[in-house]
Amino acid sequence: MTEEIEVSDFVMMSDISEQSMLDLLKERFGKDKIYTLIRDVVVSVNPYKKIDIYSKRDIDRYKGKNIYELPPHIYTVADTAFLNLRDQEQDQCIIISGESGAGKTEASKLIMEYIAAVSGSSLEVDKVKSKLLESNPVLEAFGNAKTTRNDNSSRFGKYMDLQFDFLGNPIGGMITTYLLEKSRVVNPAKDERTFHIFYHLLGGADKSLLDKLHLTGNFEDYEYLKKSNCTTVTDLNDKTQFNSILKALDCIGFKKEEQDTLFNCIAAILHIGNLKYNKDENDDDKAVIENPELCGIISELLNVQTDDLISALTYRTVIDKNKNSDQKNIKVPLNLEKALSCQDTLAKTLYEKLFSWLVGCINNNIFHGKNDGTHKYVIGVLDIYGFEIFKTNGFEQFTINYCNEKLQQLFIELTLKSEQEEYNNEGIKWENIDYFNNQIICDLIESKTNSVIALLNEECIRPGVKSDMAFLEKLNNNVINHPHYDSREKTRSSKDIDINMFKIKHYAGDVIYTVDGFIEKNMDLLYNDISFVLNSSSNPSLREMFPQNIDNISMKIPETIGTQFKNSMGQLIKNLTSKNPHYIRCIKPNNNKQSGVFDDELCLHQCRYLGLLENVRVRRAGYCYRKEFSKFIERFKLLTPQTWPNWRGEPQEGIKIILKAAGFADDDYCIGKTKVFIKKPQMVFHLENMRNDKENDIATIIRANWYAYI
Ligand code: AD9
Ligand code: MG
Repeated sequence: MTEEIEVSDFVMMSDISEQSMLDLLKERFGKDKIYTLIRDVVVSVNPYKKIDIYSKRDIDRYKGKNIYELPPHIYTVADTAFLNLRDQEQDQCIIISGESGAGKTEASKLIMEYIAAVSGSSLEVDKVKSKLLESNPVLEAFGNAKTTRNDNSSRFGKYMDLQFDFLGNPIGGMITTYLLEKSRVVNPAKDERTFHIFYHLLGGADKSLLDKLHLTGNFEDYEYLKKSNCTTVTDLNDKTQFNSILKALDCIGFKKEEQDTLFNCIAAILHIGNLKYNKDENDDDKAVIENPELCGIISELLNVQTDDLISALTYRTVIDKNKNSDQKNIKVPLNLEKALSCQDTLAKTLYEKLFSWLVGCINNNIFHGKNDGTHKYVIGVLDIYGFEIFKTNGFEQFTINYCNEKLQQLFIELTLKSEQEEYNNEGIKWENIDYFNNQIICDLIESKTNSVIALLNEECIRPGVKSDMAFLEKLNNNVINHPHYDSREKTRSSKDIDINMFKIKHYAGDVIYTVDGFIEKNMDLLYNDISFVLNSSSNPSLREMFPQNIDNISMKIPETIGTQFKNSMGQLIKNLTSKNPHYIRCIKPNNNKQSGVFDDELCLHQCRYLGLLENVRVRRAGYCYRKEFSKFIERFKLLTPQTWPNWRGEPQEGIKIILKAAGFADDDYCIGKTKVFIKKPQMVFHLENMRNDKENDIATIIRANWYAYI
């Protein structure tokens, strides 16, 4: 065994190169050491097997230890965030990134479990913890699905604030979700499944519940499930999962009627998928439902009038204000194509609204308001869908990859750019380290003008017939020269880019997007008639999901999905920037979900695009600790009699006296214009330990004096 292999922090490697980084990662992976550090950033490689490092014993071992005392672990991140929150009284966030299947969701669960285990305990607090933990299986059942890249792939983005009181006890939480991939409900790709809950319900519900929902319990009986040619997932037992979901819903506090609403809607969607349409015998432009008896079942489940439902699925109400000024509503029949699209729109929208409503219910049960003054700090955990490239990539992949692009930008901003800028601003000798800044790709996607989203919106709000190809033409007219954009128009020879496609060279790899469906998905139109009928439901929860607001009836153009997503990304980044960040960078070792297989090329590619080597270089040359002069002196002035109880000289002088007394050599630290910087984390721990000892001594002296006095 070489000396190098013992290294568990990339910063400590003697040779800093891509190859040595990869070698170290591989060696450690081979020994089931899946976590490696870049100072406080944890790099995690998915083992695709159970490793015995997450027991109660392990949790106890990591509790309250500083990051270098024990082998790297995801618990060190969780522990550091928790201790920072409690001791430094500052909001924290943990940002987990990596491509699809790299282990982000598993990491987020481990973090929550760890924090639940090490934080305070009482009857009330334990109840809160259970609710927070049980929200995971429920959200996964409704928001995750099997894809070809990951059997339990998150199809929504999730940010969760864990709320704590002054003592560091969890008192609640708040979940924000981002753009659910709802097209999956009606159109799961080949060899993939739609959302888990459909299979859990069919495979797990008892006979009486299935009967009540008019379901057979057989996956193959449902069009939406059988079209992808995949209904089961190895190692996932739908029956067991369903029982866990029921328990979790009870634990979180879902009422019986609320649980009924969830399953009624899921069943209704399955039935909607089974509706059959044909052209009217007498009118080719009119669609009729061939099996209207199913509409009876659907309307029973959704508590709406059957006639209203049939009408909403086959007609469209338009306002006729042609001749005189008095408006009249007239019903126009839908042709077959429009009726089929209306059917899918109903299923997708119902699922999307149900998901948002579910998240709202969870939040109602876990959120702890600030009003009573006990809510103090939060730890935010971000687990978002990872970067993905499929055979065919559509609007969904575009938004997912855009989101990852933004997170990479945040990582660069916080760990590479601002770090180096600070050294330069503080006048510290520093040789700049180059890195790829993906700002240019973010601009291509989201700039106010001449970006993919702006041009897509332009096409969507243009009067007249809109088309995906016209959108592509706009791209070619406006961004063709962008270095990260490619299309058939640009490179006529590129055989892999068809005429209805464009390519974005993302930070994590090139993705070819097919424009089909971009316009429709960006506009996300719901036929007003459908919204009206669901709003007429006698089930108050459904009415809540489909409120009748002015926008529904007015001609006002609603915000596009692209714009909404861009705005929510902006808010997310703002939120994360306001907190003290911690990073987990997840790596996927192979594309076959196999344990023990480390694909060198694949891992190297991820190390590269994650910017890990640059991160190592900056951290190695940089300083792990920094504090403003006055804050530093205030904290450590008790270490020397010259600075205690007050230092009245130049702050730089006071700092030198303190650090000398603590045994620092001249090159262990650096004094900038406003801050002092310390190089090695070990020296910071040493300083903090000395301070602790001194504080204890002082407390002992004060106590002794007090006793002497009385
Ligand atoms: V996606 O972007 O949501 O498609 P994730 O979230 O990055 O993706 P996930 O956490 O779901 O990936 O991990 C994929 C699978 O890898 C899990 O279902 C586990 O089977 C496996 N995995 C991940 N991390 C671990 C681990 N620490 N130990 C054991 C793991 N198995
Ligand atoms: Mg996930």
